[in-house]
Amino acid sequence: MTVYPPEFALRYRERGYWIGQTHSALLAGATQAHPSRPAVTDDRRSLTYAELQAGVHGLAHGFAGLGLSAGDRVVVQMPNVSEYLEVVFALFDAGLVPIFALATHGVAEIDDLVTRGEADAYVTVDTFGATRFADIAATIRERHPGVAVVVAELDATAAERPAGTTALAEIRTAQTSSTGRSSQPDELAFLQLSGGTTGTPKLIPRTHDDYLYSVRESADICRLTPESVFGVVLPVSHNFTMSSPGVLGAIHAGAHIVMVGAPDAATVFAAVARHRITQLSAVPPLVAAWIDSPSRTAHDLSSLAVLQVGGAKLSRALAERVPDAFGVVLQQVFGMAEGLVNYTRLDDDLETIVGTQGRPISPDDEVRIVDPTGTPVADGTPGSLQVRGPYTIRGYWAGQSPQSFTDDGFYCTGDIVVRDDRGYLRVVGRDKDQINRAGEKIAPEEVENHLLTHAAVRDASVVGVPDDRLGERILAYVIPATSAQVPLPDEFGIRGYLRERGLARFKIPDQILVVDEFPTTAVGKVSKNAQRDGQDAVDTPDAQVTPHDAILSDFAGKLAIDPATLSGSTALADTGIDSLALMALLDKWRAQGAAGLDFETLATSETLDEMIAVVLAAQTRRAN
Ligand code: OOB
Repeated sequence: MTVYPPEFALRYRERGYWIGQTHSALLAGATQAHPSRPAVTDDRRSLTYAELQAGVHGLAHGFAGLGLSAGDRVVVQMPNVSEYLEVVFALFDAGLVPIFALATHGVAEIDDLVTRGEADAYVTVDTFGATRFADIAATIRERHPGVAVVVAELDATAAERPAGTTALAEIRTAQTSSTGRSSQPDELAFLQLSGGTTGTPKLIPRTHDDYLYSVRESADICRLTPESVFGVVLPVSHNFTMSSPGVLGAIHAGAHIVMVGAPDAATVFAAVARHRITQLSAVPPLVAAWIDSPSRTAHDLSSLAVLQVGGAKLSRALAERVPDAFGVVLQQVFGMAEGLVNYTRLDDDLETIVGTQGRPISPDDEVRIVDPTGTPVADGTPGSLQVRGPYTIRGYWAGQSPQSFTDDGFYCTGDIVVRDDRGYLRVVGRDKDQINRAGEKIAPEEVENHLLTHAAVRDASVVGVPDDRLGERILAYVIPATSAQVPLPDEFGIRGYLRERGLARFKIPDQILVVDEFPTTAVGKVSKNAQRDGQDAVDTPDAQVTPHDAILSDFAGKLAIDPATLSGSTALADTGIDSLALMALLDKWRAQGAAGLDFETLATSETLDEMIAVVLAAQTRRAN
C-alpha cells in the first residue's frame, strides 16, 4: 500500500484530522453514548446500538475462528440489510480487511475480486429480491476451494445453502466483548472499488484515520444528529452511501439507519413516512423518477429535511425542482471512492446549490485544475481536476495504475471541472474512458473484453452515449467474425451471453450495433468520439395503453426499441431493461389501475409474457 509521506501524515495529525480512531472505536463510541437508541432497521428486524455492537462482537469471534489471520481480505457482497453492518464491523473487529463488492456485481466481478484481492473469504446472503446470491456463492466455492464462503440466510424459503458454505448464523458466538484484533488507525481498513477505466477495476486502499476524518466532517456538514433518520436506498457498499455521510456518518452521529428494500418511489416514500426518514442520498436518475411518480404526493414526506444528490451530474433543471417537490434542502455531492468529496453546504444560497457540485470537505484538500500540458488554469477556466489531501489515496492497491497519480502525489480524477473564486466546483466533462450510467461507473474496456470472448465477435468497441433518463447509456459496436463456426447472435442473444458469463447487469450494453468496421482517428486508433457522435439522447415516448400489446409497447418505448423486435418469450433480463426504467413503468401501470403491482414481482418475472401477465392480473384485480 502506498502510504502518505511522513511530513503529510504529521501535518494531518497536527491539524486534528487524523485522530487515531478505528472503525471499531467509531461504533464503540456510538454504542456507549446511545446504547438504547435504534441503530439500524430493515424490513425484517431492528437493532439498537447495544444490540448491533453485541451482534458485531459475537460474529467477530466467529470470523476469527474461521482460521483467518490479521490483514486477510474478505470480499463482502450483501444487499441493503441490517446484517451488512454486523458483518462489516465484525470483520473490522477481527482485524480482517473487507473488500466492498456491490450487490449488483455478477460472478465475473466477484471471481475477479477474490482473485486479485487474494481474498481468503467471501461473505454474502442467500437470496434478496430477484437476486440469487447463493448461485454466486456456489461458483466461488467451486472455483476457489480454499476460500471460506459464508452465507447470511435471510430467506427461510430459499433453496438449500450450497455445499461447502457456512451459514452466518453458524459462526455467531455468544461472546459480548471485542476480539481485540482490530488493525491500527493508520493501517489499511478496507478496499473500496474504483469506477475503473481499464479492463480490471482498481482496488482503493483506505486507512481508518483518513476515511473516518471524511466521515466525521461529512456528518457535521450534513448536520446529522441522534435524532436524524438516514434512509439507505443506493447500494450500501458504495462510497457515497457508506461515508458521505452515509451509514458511517450516521453511526458517528448516533442516528438511526433505515435500509430501504427497493429504490422505487412507492417503497421509498412509504419508508419515509413510516420511519420518519430525515435524510436520503440518491443519484440523479432516481430523483427524476421520484419527482415524476404519483406516489410522491400519496405519502407524508414532511420528515424529510435533506435530499443529497450525487454520483453523476445533476442537471440544473432537475436541481431546481427538488426543493419544492420534496420540501427539502437539496445538497449536491461530487465525490469519488479515491477520496475527495465536495458538498454544497445546507445554508448555501439557492444559486450555489442548484448551480455547483459543492466545495471540498477539508481546508487541506489541495485542488489543482490543469490544462492538457499539466499547467494550472485560472479560476473560471475548465481543466482536469487533480487532488491531494488528508483523505485522498496516494496510490492504488498493489501499485495498479501508477499513471493515475502525479509525481507530487496528486490523484488525477479524470473529471473536467470549473472552479469559482470561492472554491466551488462545477463538473463540466470527463477525460477518462469511463461510462457513468445512472451513477454506476463502467470501464468500456472491461465490457469489450467480455464481448471479445465470443467466438463470433471479431472486434468490439464500447462507448457511453447521452441518455435522457440514465445520463449515459452503454452502446456496443460489434464486428462479426466472418469465418466463425458459430453465427453472431442477435442483440438479445449477445446480452444473454454476457449475462451467462456473470457480468453485472448494469454493465450489459443497452444497445448493440453490428458493423463492418470502426471509424478510426488520423493515427489509426478506433475513434470513440465518432462512435459517440450521431447517437443522440433517446426520448422515451409514452405509448397508448390497451392490454398485452400495449404493455409490450410501453416496455419497448422505455428501451427505445421497435416493439416488433420483442417477443413474449424474450427473457426480461436479456432486454437490458434496468431497474430505473422498470420503476418508471411500474409507476405508469400503477397509475393505470395496476394498484397492487410491486417492484419485486415485476423485476422477478422471467419472461416478458410473465411480466405482462402480472401487470394485467394487477389491473384486473383492481377492476373487480
Ligand atoms: C462517487 O464515487 P465513484 O468512485 O463511484 O465515482 C467517482 C466519479 C467522479 O470522478 C465523477 O466522474 C463522478 O463519479 N461523479 C460526479 C458527481 N459525483 C460523482 N460527476 C458529476 N457530478 C457529481 N455530483 O460517485 C461518489 C463518492 C462519494 C460521494 C458521492 C459520489
